[in-house]
Amino acid sequence: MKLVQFHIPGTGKRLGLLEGESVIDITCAECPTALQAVEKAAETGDTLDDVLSGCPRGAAYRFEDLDVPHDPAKPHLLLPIDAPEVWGCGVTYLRSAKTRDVDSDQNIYYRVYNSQRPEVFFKATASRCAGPNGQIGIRSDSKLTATEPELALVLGKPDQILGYTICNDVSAWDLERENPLYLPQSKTFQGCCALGPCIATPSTVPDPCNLAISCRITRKGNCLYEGTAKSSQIKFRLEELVEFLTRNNPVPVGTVLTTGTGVMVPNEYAHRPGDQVEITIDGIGTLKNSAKSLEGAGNRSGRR
Ligand code: DO4
Ligand code: MG
Repeated sequence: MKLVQFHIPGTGKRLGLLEGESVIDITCAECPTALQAVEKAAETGDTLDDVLSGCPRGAAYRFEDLDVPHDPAKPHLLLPIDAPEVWGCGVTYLRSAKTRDVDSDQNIYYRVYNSQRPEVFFKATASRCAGPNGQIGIRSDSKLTATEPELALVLGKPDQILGYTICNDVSAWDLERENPLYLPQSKTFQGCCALGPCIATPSTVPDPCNLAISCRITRKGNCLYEGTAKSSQIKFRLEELVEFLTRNNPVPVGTVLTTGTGVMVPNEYAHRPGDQVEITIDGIGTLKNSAKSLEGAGNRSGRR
């Protein structure tokens, strides 16, 4: 099953099942939101499919009519889940380790790639995330903010993967390259994370370790960059990544864990305002976003 959240003017947030080209409204008192459906599954031990199958089926909408830029006066898709926390795993693909070491003139990434412990970092809260067709941010103090296309996991109880979604781990690479201690500023800011378009449950993604991930960036209508990776190239088992995240670190139900990027966008395709990004993962769908500049004191030297 594929779960979406969408906005209907005058009614607000709705919960829907994406079936083929249609979205069926399944909003009900038991499951008013995706987070509450996930919480119910975690509480009862049922699968998300079981929980969603129990919801009444209401009005149907065409997915293509919802997969549009946000206008409060028109129906549109929302974040697939208002995740209380989003965490990231890093350097889980060899390509990510190699490129980052070359670009930062350090060998810390290769050392992480070759160790037993993955990199795990705090990424975002729902308020910092962009949903389908929402805007990802370009930091005002970064000249090299780039897309990182990733498979992401929706967690129930610590050992439960209740679903899969697509994540753009938007990152200010120039900050983290200047000094690894600047990683939190590279990773966390307004619009630093895009999620969507749906949560695909395990029955829909029977082999999450064998998914094709592709990314396309267009600027002013011209394709600037296309890249691909496969989730089979992730060095760790997905359960191992979850285990490292949750070791001595209880995370709330509905937390999203993104699994690292295997597509390294070349530096020359760092984001400019208006760039359009499409990330597609087999069995999940296509997440579309545009980039915008964040306002602020860009490149001002720090005061002591
Ligand atoms: O430390 C750098 C971040 C790594 C990352 O986000 C990734 O590999 O996807
Ligand atoms: Mg990443």
